[in-house]
Amino acid sequence: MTNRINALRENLANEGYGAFISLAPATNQYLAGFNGTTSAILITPEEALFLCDFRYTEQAQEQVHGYTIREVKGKLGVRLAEAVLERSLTAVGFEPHYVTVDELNTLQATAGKVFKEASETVSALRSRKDEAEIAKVRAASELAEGVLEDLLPELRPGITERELAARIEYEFKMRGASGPSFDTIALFGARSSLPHGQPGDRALQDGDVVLLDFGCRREGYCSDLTRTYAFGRIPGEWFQQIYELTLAAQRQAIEAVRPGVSCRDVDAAARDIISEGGHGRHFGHGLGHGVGIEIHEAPRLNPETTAVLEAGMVITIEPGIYVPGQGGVRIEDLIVVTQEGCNVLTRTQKELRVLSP
Ligand SMILES: [Mn+2]
Repeated sequence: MTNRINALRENLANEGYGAFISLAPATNQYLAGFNGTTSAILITPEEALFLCDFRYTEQAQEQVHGYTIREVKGKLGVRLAEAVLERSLTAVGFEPHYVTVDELNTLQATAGKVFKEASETVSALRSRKDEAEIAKVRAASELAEGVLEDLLPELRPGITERELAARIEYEFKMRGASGPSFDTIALFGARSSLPHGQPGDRALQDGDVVLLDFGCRREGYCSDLTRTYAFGRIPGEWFQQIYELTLAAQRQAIEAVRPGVSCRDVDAAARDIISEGGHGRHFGHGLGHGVGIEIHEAPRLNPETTAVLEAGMVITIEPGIYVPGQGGVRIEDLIVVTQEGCNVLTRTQKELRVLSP
């Protein structure tokens, strides 16, 4: 963790911060290697302090290196603020997207108004993955792809969306994942037009669209994958059309991925194709997002972002077309931005596949 602490210190110094605090599990996993849910860190130019309560002390001693570990009692935010106060720190950076108003009030009540928003100090570091991190995302992705490959031939009419989602998540844990990286999306028939629909009691029928969006978390890193199938037979000409259009858009966007390209332009590469195909209004979400410790992290790929791709970023490319009342298609791969362009981590077939009942 020393490399990451030093990289953070360099950023803090360049941006005028005197120190950095975090109570966020994702940040503390990245900066301290701790995978528990409750901890606090304080990083100053000279010190790296890790605070936790009795429940986590033994775990911290195993996982956290390069920090002074201190077991504390009572309210963690207050103890953290006291550590800030004792050191007379000023311009103490915090990540506003992780700190609640309540936590900030607690911190300020003890240490005063010494805290200063540091929106991208850690997220920019996190967005560029090292080789070990990429290997973990790849392993999580391979695990999830293996589950998909094994479950698809077992699909029979009558299984419900919820049952299929449960099967997928059970297999994740049986194969070594800590769990799903988000609630599995399994949608059949017309329900596939709900981009983030919740699996329900709908039973699988011949001629259904099957949309599956899922991923697992393994060794602290997430994977993300979406495939859309036809079950038994192709539901209709409309489905074939939106499938081919989505696939063409997805491939065009992947072609555009390389360092230095703006995430907005990658989004546009896919969006233009879908719009030209007459379905612009049916693609209402962003093209993709970074994946790592969290399932959604920097950078975001959408029409409004100012982010620019850099080597080491791990992103999804996931255009979709959703026709209300009829059905939808989304195709999502995980991609690593390399010096030369990109590597697609996802291996699962993308060409339209009709599953046999
Ligand atoms: Mn995704």
